[in-house]
Amino acid sequence: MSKSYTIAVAGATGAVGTKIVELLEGANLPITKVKALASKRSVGKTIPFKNTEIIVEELTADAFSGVDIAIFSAGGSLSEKFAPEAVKHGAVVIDNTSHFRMDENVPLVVPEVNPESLREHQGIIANPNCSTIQMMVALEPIRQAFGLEKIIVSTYQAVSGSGARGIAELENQVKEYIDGTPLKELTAEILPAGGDKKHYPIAFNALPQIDVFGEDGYTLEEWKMMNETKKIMSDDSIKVAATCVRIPVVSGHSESIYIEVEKETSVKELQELLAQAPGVVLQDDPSQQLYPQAINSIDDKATFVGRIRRDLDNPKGFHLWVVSDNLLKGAAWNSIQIAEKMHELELL
Ligand code: NAP
Ligand code: 12T
Repeated sequence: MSKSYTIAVAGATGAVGTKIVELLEGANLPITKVKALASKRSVGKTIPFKNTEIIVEELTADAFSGVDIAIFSAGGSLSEKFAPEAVKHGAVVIDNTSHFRMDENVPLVVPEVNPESLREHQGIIANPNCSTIQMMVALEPIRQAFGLEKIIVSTYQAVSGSGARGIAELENQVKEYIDGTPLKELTAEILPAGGDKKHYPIAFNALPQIDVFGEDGYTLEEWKMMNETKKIMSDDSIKVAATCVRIPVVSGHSESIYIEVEKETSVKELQELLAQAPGVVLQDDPSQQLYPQAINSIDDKATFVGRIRRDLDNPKGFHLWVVSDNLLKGAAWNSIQIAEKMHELELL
């Protein structure tokens, strides 16, 4: 008899966790039971799943008893504390936070790019950062075919990446503005980064800070994109520079990406390659004003690519515009794909 799994979702009431539970309904996995775990505040709330209601339980070590797969999306410190407990109870952990991503014993996986690294897991698998994932889906086919020397990326990131409270903050600020509050006086308590000292309005603004500042003037979000790219592509020699910007969009991260390839190619060849690439939808026809847009990416699992142009000064330089739903391919869908791939490879 083939296995059927008990799956725990830690952070099931959050922006990402809600999507995980939704996607589990259609997942290509035999599922016996889904457990929804969150803070004490949410205990007793119900979440619809198939024809039943799941009752939310508190996230504790004992909650992982009998669990085969634990998908974490409750924040880094909770993953730090409870992921090892879940592993002790015999579960395989798929972690959506940044906590374990650069740990050398933890595979960092985008299933279209490096599924084989799942075989090296020791109980915990990390889901990459949302901005990194969609960039990998778009660039790995190009790297395979033409080599990649260099990536320069600027992001235009949605507020849903910062959680349910980030979405509420943008919506409240828009209401305040319509009711007459001047832009600089809008109530800001979360963005640009919950843990930082100052907060600025995101409504009608663009904030060049996502997560807190790290070394050399880069933010942690920028460091994540630079380091995770090298790990996922298993190539430390790729040059990567990132600038991460929050804009007043609810869902759908957009990225302006400049690449330098090793072998000569053309816009047409890149379009043909990406039109066939797994997980990619090519939307590239300036004559029809066809290009990826954040609002069209919502609730879609694909990574959309368009605006492919050759750099006018460098024949091996190209520009692309890459968009995806940050809560789906950027988080929930990538973790479900990891679980499905592990089932397929008989690693569970
Ligand atoms: P969110 O909307 O704020 O949701 C947070 C979730 O964690 C809620 O279910 C919340 O439960 C739970 N939680 C918070 N404190 C808890 C505690 N002390 N004990 C137990 N549960 C607790 O945030 P989100 O956007 O879904 O993101 C959650 C985490 O996922 C982030 O911190 C980040 O690490 C990660 N993430 C990753 C990506 C990615 O790029 N792959 C993208 C976005 C987020 P209550 O409802 O009970 O408070
Ligand atoms: N700060 O999983 O605020 O590393 O958009 C994802 C999204 C961290 C992460 C965000 C963040 C992560 C955000």
